[in-house]
Amino acid sequence: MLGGTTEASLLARSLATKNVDAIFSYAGRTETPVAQPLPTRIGGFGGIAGLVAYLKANAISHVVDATHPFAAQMSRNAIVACAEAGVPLLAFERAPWQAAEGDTWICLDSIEAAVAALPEAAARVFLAIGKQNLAPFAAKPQHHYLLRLVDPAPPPLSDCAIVVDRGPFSVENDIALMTQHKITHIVAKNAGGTGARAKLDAARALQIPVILIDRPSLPERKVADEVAKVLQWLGHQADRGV
Ligand code: 3Y8
Ligand code: NAP
Repeated sequence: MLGGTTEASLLARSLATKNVDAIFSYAGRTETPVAQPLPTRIGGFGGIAGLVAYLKANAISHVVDATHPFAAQMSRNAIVACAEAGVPLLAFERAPWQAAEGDTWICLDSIEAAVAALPEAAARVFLAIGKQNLAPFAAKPQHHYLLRLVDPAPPPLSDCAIVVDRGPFSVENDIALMTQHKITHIVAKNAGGTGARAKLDAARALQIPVILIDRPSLPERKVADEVAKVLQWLGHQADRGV
């Protein structure tokens, strides 16, 4: 299974409990990823060809893509590689968040659009998007940015504060954090799920606008949205799965 999300960890616990012969795969994006109750591999496969070779060399019979909705490259590679290797693929994906009463969301389709949506007048922006997409915000140096990263890193923007923290987060924590930093805007990814949701509920409580970036579109693939459905998909042929 291709992991790196709360849902992936949930599925890993079920697979381990049922003694399904599975391997958990991390990209190796963070220094100390959460340990999993399954044999774990860390690092890229080497593109589509690398993944095809891995599937064949390890006699993988099923692939579950439980990566984050923004891990689009991995998901695209998995679709092509599994088709090429003739290995069935199932995506385990959480639904996007939907705005509720009292939410002030501006939904956009790219990081660049999010930068453009920030005001010209100096603001205090909570960039809760990790570390891989921060460069475009240098185009608006007039703002103070609060960055939340999984691992420490040198400040990538001229006026920024860094908080090193690993989710899942709580609403209380995010209300306190945004109050302490006098945040006026949030930029976030529409990740869905529970692990990153707290800041949106905190934003509603504080009446702070959220610039929410839509997830990238992916080619057609089989999708399940709960562990039981993934186990059922695997259960009919419960043998070696990734
Ligand atoms: C390496 C594995 C689990 C999985 C936990 C979820 C929840 C906490 C919330 C904020 C948003 C963000 C970020 C975030 C969350 C969960 C989940 C989720 C968002 C770890 C993990 C890996 C990563 C990679 C990391 C990215 C970054 C994104 C931080 C582990 C902790 C912003 C996404 O420093 C970096 O290079 C970080 C890179 C990809 C996005 C980015 O582009 O920077 N996730 N996050 C996985 C691997 O190596 O394969 O270290 O344990 C996993 C989790 N992060 O088991 O409980 O399921 O979403 N991760 C976003 O959603 O916007 C933080 O701060 O509010
Ligand atoms: P990405 O851009 O879609 O993938 C880039 C490359 O990283 C892939 O082509 C692959 O390398 C490697 N890779 C990605 N996920 C992998 C995995 N689970 N196992 C092995 N290799 C993997 O990926 P990303 O957005 O950087 O995400 C990396 C990891 O962080 C994923 O596990 C994802 O679930 C997790 N994550 C991402 C986000 C996010 O916002 N992007 C949020 C939370 C968690 P090769 O081409 O060499 O095979």
